[in-house]
Amino acid sequence: MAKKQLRVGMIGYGFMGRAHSNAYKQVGQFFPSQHEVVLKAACARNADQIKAFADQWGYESTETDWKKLIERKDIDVVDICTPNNLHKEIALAAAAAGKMILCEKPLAMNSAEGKIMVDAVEKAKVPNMVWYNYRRIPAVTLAKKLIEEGRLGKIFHYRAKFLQDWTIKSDLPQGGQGLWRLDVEAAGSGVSGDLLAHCIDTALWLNGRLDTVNCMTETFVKERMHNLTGKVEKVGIDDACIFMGKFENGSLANFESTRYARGHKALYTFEINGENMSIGWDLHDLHRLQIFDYKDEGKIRGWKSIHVTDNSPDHPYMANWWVPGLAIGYDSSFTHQVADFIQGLETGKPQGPTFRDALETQQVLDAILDSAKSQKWVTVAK
Ligand code: 4PW
Repeated sequence: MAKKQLRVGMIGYGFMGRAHSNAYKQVGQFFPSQHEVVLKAACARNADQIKAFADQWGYESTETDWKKLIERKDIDVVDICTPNNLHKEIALAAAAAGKMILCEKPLAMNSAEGKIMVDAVEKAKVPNMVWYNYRRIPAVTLAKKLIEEGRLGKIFHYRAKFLQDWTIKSDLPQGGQGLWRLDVEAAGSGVSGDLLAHCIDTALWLNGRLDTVNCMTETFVKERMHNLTGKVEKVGIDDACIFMGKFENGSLANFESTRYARGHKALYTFEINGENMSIGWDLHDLHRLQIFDYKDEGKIRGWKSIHVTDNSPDHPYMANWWVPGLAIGYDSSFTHQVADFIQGLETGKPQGPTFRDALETQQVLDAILDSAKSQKWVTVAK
């Protein structure tokens, strides 16, 4: 039977453009479905650069105006890989044109924008998803399974951190290609929206909603040269963000993200402590899920490390890859996301995080930034 084409139009072509393109190319080989992903068009303002990107990744055509890409009849899904300040406008136009939408995280600049985006995709009834990829690392998905099976019992603590060190250099400029993450006008926030958003998405998925938060942020380098204006300008993003809080299930939250942790490039870790079991995960050792099971017999009770690479349904996604024991990587989490998106289309059961799910993360982000400003506890809006 001929496969149904899923014709992708990608807007933006940076680091995430490459990660998504790689996933589109891999998905049909490892997760066969009734759909065939076609790399139809890539779009960015610079004609030469987008042509080079399209040639490298195998996109059939290019556009330099995202509005033109959205108007095209031969595009089914719009993939938004732009800086955060463009997500809303593009998503609204794509929804109005009846396109499916895959949007980079965080969903929006703030939850007011996010709410408008949720309303637009729900009104247009277009399938939608946000690229919070870490949910789909097999060890993290296994953690979700263990929690759903009730193995942890009552959960007391959830702690997570995401640490980097690439902005310590005070003469690093802000703004423009590659450095828009440092420019508050383009990014909306700093490490909170860029890094902690991942931790929050995973936490809400694994442990339910957050109720109240108390946060502290710091901007260590106060001024940087702005690439777009050529002037030294105030830095508006948070360089570090630490918060505590309480989940609706009564467990306590302890979160940290920074780009000033010398020696750490992308250390995302979480640990969850339940009455019967604790589990822990570390992006640097992404296949391993650490487990302490209090139900184990006393003399052999202790932390154990599960290498989540068994080619069986017990280990999520792994049956589609190599033979048992062989590893996959960071990039595969994006492939899993496309596979799940397609599965959602075929089963009629949309897979998260949808725009609505991602709005919950955005509400937590708003609450922590409000708390950092007011120096008070803040209740997360629902
Ligand atoms: O989304 C995040 C990025 O902006 C990523 O998951 C890691 O941190 C890698 O780059 C940044």
